[in-house]
Amino acid sequence: MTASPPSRPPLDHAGGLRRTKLQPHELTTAITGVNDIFVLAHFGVPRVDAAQWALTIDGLVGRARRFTLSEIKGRPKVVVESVHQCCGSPLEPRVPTRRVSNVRWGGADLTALLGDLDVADDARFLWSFGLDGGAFAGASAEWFVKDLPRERLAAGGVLLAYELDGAPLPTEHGFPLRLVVPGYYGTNSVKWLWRLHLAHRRYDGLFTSRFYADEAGSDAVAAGQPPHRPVWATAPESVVVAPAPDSRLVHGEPTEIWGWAWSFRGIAALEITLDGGATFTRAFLESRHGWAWQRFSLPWIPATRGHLSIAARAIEAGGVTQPWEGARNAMHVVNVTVV
Ligand SMILES: Nc1nc2c(c(=O)[nH]1)N[C@H]1C(S)=C(S)[C@@H](COP(=O)(O)O)O[C@H]1N2
Ligand SMILES: [Mo]
Repeated sequence: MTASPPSRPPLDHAGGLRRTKLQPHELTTAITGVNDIFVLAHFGVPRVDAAQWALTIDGLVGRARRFTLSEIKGRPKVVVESVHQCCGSPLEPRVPTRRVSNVRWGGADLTALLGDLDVADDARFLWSFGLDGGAFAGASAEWFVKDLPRERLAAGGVLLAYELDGAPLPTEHGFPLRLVVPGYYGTNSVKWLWRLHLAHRRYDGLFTSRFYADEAGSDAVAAGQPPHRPVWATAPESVVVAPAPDSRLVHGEPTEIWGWAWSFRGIAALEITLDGGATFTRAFLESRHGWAWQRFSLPWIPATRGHLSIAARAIEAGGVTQPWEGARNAMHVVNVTVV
């Protein structure tokens, strides 16, 4: 069975939608409110009729299948709390945008569902298709398509999500069903999902090969690695929530520097510098639960008056950390004044 492509539903916000809601200093809650989550849609927001909708799973599976929404909802519901982060514009892959949230998704476990479908051993990649498509950045695509390696499925937590924070998925976040790939950048979590295809190779398309494909760098290429790397696992990153930019702090008065840190592998340590990187102090860091972000904090008594920059760097076990600049996960610097 091959998927007979559905007709494209009507698109609201044709031309695309990019809504950043909260700045880092506004990320004050551990779980981001549904209305505070950023919205990204390359083509617009399809208005999907759930009664007409179905998910096709095909390719290298023993039995290709179509699932209705109620069949997917009939499976055991899994709730996953996860960092949800946009990697930034595919046209400017090195510019940090800090569009990030931490949310609770509810849905069916995809690894378990595929376990019932007899997936072939040589199926190494999963392609996922959204119901949206059209023109983007001078090119065009029939559908928004992403792919991910089968190993990511084995690591668990990948959902066919129909709930966000206990309520049905809002239209702009993918109603009726989206993929959620915890630990990967948000771009991989395909909204308005209609097809999953198991394949032995990567998908060659606009959003897999041309965009969201980082240059690997000359050292990596010299070492025999491919010239482009898919934007999959989130790199170590952190945001300073408090103090807010341009705060006025009182000399000698105790305060706290705090924020969130995350990466695909999890953060092992977080360090703060107040002198442009000359010295770093280790902050207290909560241990990770599941795929959620981790809170860090450092009590601080400002001891000198004047302008000051606070910067945080998250470090993974193994030592991978954040660069000062020139990368989407560059360190977040907050300028304050001590009076
Ligand atoms: N079908 C479809 N899925 C998509 C996109 C899209 O344009 N179309 N944008 C991706 C990007 S770049 C991001 S960051 C996340 C944003 O998810 P959100 O809008 O629910 O926060 O959705 C991803 N999934
Ligand atoms: Mo994104």
